[in-house]
Amino acid sequence: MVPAPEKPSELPPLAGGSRSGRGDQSDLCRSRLLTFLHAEAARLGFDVCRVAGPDAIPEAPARLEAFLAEGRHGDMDWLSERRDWRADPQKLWPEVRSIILLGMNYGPQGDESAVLADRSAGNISVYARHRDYHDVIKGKLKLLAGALLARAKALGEAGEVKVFVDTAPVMEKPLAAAAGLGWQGKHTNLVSREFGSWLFLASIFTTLDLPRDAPEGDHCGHCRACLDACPTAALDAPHKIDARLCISYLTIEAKGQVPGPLREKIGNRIYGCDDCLAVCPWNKFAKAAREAKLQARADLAAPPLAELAAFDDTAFRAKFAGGPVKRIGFARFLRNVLLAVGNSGDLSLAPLAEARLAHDSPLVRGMAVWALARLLSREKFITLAETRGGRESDPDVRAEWQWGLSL
Ligand code: B12
Ligand code: SF4
Repeated sequence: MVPAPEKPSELPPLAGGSRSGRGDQSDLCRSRLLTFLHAEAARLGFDVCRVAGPDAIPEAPARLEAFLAEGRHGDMDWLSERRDWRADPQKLWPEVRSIILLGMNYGPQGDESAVLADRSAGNISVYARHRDYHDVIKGKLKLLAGALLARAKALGEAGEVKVFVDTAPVMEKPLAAAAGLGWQGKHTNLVSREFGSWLFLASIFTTLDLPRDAPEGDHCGHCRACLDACPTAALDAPHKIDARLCISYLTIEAKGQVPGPLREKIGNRIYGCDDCLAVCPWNKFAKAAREAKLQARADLAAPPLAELAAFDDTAFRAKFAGGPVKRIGFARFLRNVLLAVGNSGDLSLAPLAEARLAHDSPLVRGMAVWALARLLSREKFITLAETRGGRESDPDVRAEWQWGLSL
């Protein structure tokens, strides 16, 4: 069940008369519903709201299939499970007649990339410097869907809704492009003329029949700024990403160890990556987020690695309560922080890495060894390997010690 809207609609009352039977009345009803939808979406804080049909992405099944066949999804098995639902909204919900696509601007206020140059601080991607967008958007989606149904009922129409914000097998980007919120840039994300690369996407599936919007054309032209900016060459061709190389995947989704050759390229990015988004020339039209819950927290703009590397599980949970970072759990968080420590060149951080040689998780111990191999002098590392390395039983962590000794 969806909650009632926060306050009654401010739209003009309807003219009387029967709503059934006549095509022109039905069209009037649809256009009134759409006007209501736009006003209510704006009132709730959505920045863009448009409609696509459920048959709007006929090319998606083959493209998703190609992506999966090449193993580009890494160990995100959930992307391949229910792939038929994901690529075709009508398979996900056969009764769906309209898909409402919504965008919420999360544009940063300042230079989001400045912290990348400060190797003693961790870089948290823009989308994770505030409250978790799933939580912020989900409540508003439910309110909007509830208000839409109530308005439809007042117009004599019955309908059902399902709301999604990255919570179901739905391909939000191609659907949003089909509805005209923007187009899929060469980095694969949706780019908007009005908001650049900084839009969260969400959808409402409904059995109501709403007027559809036209798709937006592609405005990338010959630009390849995003392809060239990617530190790990994860964008190997326009519109093609290999998630296994993407820093966002490696720091957020990957449960295992970060492959050795990619570690240096990750720099101080401890959660996600924005490089391909940040360089997009369309960001010159971007605006700072207006939603208060999406304003960046000052303490997450450039958190010192010395602070993060010293956290225990409780401090980690307290610091990131209500935000996306908490989702990766403490062990993967420490893995990421130690990777950044290894790239910092800051010898004062070595004792913090050394303290993690006794951590329960091999992910953490392995990255601590790697960080120490990069920070300590060869002599000091050899001494440490003799005293601590010999006690290691995990084969992957032992391999990290061996690598360090081979330098
Ligand atoms: C899986 C996933 C990831 C994975 C894989 C990324 C990917 N591009 O698929 C990882 C973990 C790497 C990731 C990273 C990020 N993600 Co993500 N992610 C998703 C998720 C859950 C599914 C995406 C998906 O379906 N991928 C499968 C591939 C096959 O689909 P696709 O990317 O649309 O690929 C299309 C193109 O390749 C295209 N294509 C192929 N050939 C051609 C040719 C032409 C001419 C054209 C036009 C298109 C085209 O067809 C494919 C199918 O449409 C969505 C939420 C959702 N449910 O949709 C969020 C989502 C895409 N992520 C989002 C964000 C914000 C990010 C990050 C910026 C986070 C960060 N700062 O670290 C990065 C950006 C990295 C990047 N360049 O994509 C937002 C993007 C918002 C937007 N404006 O587009 C989404 C929509 C979440 C949300 N609800 O807001 N993500
Ligand atoms: S998010 Fe970073 S690593 Fe991933 S494709 Fe974009 S620039 Fe490359």
